[in-house]
Amino acid sequence: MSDNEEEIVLEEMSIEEILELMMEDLYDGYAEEIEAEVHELLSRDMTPYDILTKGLVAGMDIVGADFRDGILFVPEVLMAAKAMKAGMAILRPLLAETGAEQIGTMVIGTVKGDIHDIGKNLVGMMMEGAGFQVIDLGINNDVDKYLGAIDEYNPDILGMSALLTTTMPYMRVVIKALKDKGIRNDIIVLVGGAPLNEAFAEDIEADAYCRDAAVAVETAKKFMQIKRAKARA
Ligand code: B1M
Repeated sequence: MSDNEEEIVLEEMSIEEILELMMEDLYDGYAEEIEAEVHELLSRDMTPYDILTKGLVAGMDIVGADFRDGILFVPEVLMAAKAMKAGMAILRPLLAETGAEQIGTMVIGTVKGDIHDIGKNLVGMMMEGAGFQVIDLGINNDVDKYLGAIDEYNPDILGMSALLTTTMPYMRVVIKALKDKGIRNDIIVLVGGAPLNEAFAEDIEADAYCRDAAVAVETAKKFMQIKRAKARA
């Protein structure tokens, strides 16, 4: 809670001021304040997507830069992540509430050795909002977990997330296992995470790299159209 907390009356602030406060509170890891700000912005008819991107994601970018520069450390970043999740929990059902008809199934998980899940959760939320059924495997998934989920749910899409340069190569291991099992061409493989890029996705033979959650949704829809067209042909 900031020093001048008593003076803060959200109802009297402009949307821009609340967004700025949200970024500060995210930085400080104040989950309750984030929740109040999300509710206030929703009451001003700001869309859940805009609150997510202009408030929470923008705030997390600042946290990320200061973590990189050694200004913030793991415990503080964990607090920020917790606050971010508190805000996302309110937005999740609203993003999924678009009434979009189900257009496909996606299994998504963060790869082995990697515990970052905020971006992956965001992608899951946006995909649900766009009408996909999402099976979230959580973090630290090895090949067997991915293959088991593919067997169980027969998804159209496999999504993998990695935030570390040391864990991103594991995506290649999973794709190789799909090939070895003879099922690589039955599933659309989308990958994402801050250290990845298009060249890496191409190199590991994923179908596409998704820069962010919005791109993941667009890309997933595009591949589903192609899949349906092939099925009709
Ligand atoms: Co970590 N961490 N972290 N961390 N952390 C990074 C990734 C880092 C870049 C920070 C830095 O140095 N600047 C750095 C990696 C450096 C590198 O590999 N080159 C780093 C490090 C080093 C570490 C540790 C090793 C630190 C330590 O212990 N010394 C450790 C590793 C633990 C492990 O995984 N084994 C660690 C730990 C942590 C916390 C636990 C403290 C926490 C994670 C909490 C959590 O996720 N529950 C944390 C956080 C929060 C970060 C930063 C600050 C923020 C990540 C984030 O949530 N971003 C991050 C710095 C950064 O990325 N700028 C950092 C917000 C999120 C919305 O964006 O995840 O990129 P992002 O997701 C985007 C897109 O990438 C894309 O869409 C998302 C939404 O738009 N996307 C996908 C992601 N996954 C996708 C999957 C898809 C499609 C799109 O599938 C289809």
